[in-house]
Amino acid sequence: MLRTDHDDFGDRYNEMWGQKGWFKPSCVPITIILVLIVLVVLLPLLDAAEKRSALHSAFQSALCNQNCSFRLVESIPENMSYKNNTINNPSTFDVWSDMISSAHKTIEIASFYWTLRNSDVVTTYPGMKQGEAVFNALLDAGKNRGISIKIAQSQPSQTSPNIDTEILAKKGAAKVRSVNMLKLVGGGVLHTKLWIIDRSLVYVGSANTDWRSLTQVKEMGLFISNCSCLVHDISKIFDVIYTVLQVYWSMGLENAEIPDKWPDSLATQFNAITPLITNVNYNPAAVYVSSSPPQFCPLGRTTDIGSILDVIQKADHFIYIAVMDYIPMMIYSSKPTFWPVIDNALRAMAIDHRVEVRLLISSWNHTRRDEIFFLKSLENLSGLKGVRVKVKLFVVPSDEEEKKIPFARVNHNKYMVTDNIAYVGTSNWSGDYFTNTAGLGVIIEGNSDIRDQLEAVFLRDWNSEFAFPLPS
Ligand SMILES: *[C@@H]1O[C@H](CO)[C@@H](O)[C@H](O)[C@H]1NC(C)=O
Ligand SMILES: *[C@@H]1O[C@H](CO)[C@@H](O)[C@H](O)[C@H]1NC(C)=O
Ligand SMILES: *[C@@H]1O[C@H](CO)[C@@H](O)[C@H](O)[C@H]1NC(C)=O
Ligand SMILES: *[C@@H]1O[C@H](CO)[C@@H](O)[C@H](O)[C@H]1NC(C)=O
Ligand SMILES: *[C@@H]1O[C@H](CO)[C@@H](O)[C@H](O)[C@H]1NC(C)=O
Ligand SMILES: *[C@@H]1O[C@H](CO)[C@@H](O)[C@H](O)[C@H]1NC(C)=O
Ligand SMILES: CC(=O)N[C@H]1CO[C@H](CO)[C@@H](O)[C@@H]1O
Repeated sequence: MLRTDHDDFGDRYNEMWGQKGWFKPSCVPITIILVLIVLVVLLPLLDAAEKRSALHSAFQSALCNQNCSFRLVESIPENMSYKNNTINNPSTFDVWSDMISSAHKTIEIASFYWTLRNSDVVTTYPGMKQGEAVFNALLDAGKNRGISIKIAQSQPSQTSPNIDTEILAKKGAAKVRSVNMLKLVGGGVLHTKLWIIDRSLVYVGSANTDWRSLTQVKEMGLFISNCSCLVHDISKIFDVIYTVLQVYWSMGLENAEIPDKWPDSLATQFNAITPLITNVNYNPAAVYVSSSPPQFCPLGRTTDIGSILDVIQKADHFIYIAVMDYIPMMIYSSKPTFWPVIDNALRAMAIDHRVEVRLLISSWNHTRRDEIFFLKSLENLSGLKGVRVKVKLFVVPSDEEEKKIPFARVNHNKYMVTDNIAYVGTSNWSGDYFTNTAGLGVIIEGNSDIRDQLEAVFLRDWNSEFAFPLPS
């Protein structure tokens, strides 16, 4: 009932998986259980590489054999030119523009806040044109091209009224729903950044629907295409946010609540234990999507904190983390509390398994002082014999004009790369983001070029003239 808007996707899905094919959905649990029994018996006998290829051959035919295309997408702030940059990823602006212009039927966006046009400020700043262009392209798609646009955004506030989406809604270009996380889970925001075109192209990453995210803030995301199984699954995350909440809103329930049980249609079979096995850029890979907060995770969905811990614990040699903020506390709760979930996992990997840990954290005028204490404490472990933990702070340089732009010129990316997994997410690493704030992460395990590329991006930044040691 909730999925009526997406019948045509449902049909495509059924063609692939349903009655017409040999592969009956009802067989899935039994197949998975059998495969798992075989794996549990076999796995201890194999080394890591063989494990992955065993997983691969076990699941490949059973799940989704496709040639998925993944690309890293970056925003590199204007006038920030590396002395040594051999990497040239497509820009967020180009990818969003192409996605909008290639839409035939639907554009669905889950977002935090909207300032694509500079309507909150009177001043003119450098780098505003791109945001305006994306806004105009959306307006045109919704008004003139007959594209159905649905937007889920965090509940607007006085300070960020989301004039962009008000205009899109008023002009009949988009249906907009605001998600009140405070009412639903007692705090937090919708921090998700997810674009889905025709249920076939996906952007997920750190970029907000903000002009700054295109030209003045450093961002990392993923563009996914030719990957209908995964995109179908990611779409469920949008449906959780949009469709189900829409039902509450349309019933006029002021005191909306999270359902005790999400509809079966939103459950997933792809998670940390049974990822989707497919080809990513022609290399076999295990892929899944995790989501937060846990209250937004229907049956089968791995939580964001679950996937982050799993990625950390699977590392054999190194863990490179690039996140804007790393604070092992609940910082937005009424009483700030210690939240050492990720911190403990990193310390254990560094000490017990001698895995090298590097953290590249952002530094700007709004960086919290307490963050540095935690980072120093973590780095101090490298005083132990054989333990390698290193932290650097990344500073986006600004000229005089750029310094005047509020909340810009910062490294906003949120990803992690280990010797065997790439993780691209939307959350800062403090407890709040995993307990009451909505976000998601994409996990790509296996010998994929995406992992290689993400490592190269990390090393470019780590070794760049913009990365500095912690202050002593
Ligand atoms: C994936 O690409 C390879 C190489 O081009 C091709 O042989 C194979 O048939 C493709 N697989 C699918 C499922 O399209
Ligand atoms: C430039 O970057 C490449 C790739 O990251 C690296 O191999 C090379 O050593 C770097 N050169 C200098 C001079 O730092
Ligand atoms: C997606 O697949 C189509 C047809 O199989 C191919 O023409 C296109 O180049 C692929 N796109 C990407 C980004 O790999
Ligand atoms: C750890 O902290 C102590 C006390 O501040 C300091 O003397 C020492 O150099 C630090 N070690 C490392 C590796 O950061
Ligand atoms: C940070 O704040 C200082 C002091 O208020 C100011 O001089 C500087 O220009 C600011 N830097 C940026 C990048 O905004
Ligand atoms: C996390 O990210 C948001 C933007 O996505 C930023 O405004 C905020 O200050 C960050 N830090 C913390 C600790 O929440
Ligand atoms: C000082 C400087 O180099 N400013 C440049 C910053 O980037 C914009 C957009 O690329 C240029 O127009 C400015 O000239």
